[in-house]
Amino acid sequence: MLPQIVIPGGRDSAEFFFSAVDDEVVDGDQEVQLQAQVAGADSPVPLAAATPATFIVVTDDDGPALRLVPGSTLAREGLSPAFTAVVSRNTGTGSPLPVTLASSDPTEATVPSGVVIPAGATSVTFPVNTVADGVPDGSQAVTLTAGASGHSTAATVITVTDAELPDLVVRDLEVPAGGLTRGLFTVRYRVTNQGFAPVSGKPLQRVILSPDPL
Ligand SMILES: [Ca+2]
Ligand SMILES: [Ca+2]
Ligand SMILES: [Ca+2]
Repeated sequence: MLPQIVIPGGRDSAEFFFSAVDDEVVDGDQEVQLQAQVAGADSPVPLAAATPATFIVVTDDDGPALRLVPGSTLAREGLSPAFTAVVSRNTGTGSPLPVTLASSDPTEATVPSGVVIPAGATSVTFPVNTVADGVPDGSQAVTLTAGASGHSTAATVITVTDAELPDLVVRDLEVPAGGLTRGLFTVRYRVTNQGFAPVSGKPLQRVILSPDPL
């Protein structure tokens, strides 16, 4: 809420917004004490005693859950580690928490079968390795998951790019908002290679006009 408001002339009260903060921590319902004091126009020093306290209870909407954040969402094949990921908890840190890890496609990316968030810590880091499969299989999406007893499971999707193929993507597409019938207009875009194999030759490019706004 605002630290200071003004009661307009001719009024004996003013309204203000009070926002509850979502801290994403399992901390139970919390009681907040509100008081108001009259402040000087040019000074923060109160001019009158504070009002009696009003208490507001902010209810907790957080359940025990894990969070999984990869160091990168894109990695090439055959790196050990390709990057690290962090799994964290929103619950108390009084005891260690064993966490089970899994990869939806171990032929593309692998993770340790489990890690432990130590007592006194909210998170732990683990390596993510990518697999050199030796075949031109393009970019592959892999879901990494983390689970622990009594906690909601966390998941994140990464892309393992092919070491045997380039990975071309279209970026920065620009089209005019309108055009003349039978007239010409200019379309600009950029094709970049986010893969790790070089592009050979000149790839065929097609531009399609669609009535679909998406
Ligand atoms: Ca909370
Ligand atoms: Ca491959
Ligand atoms: Ca692959």
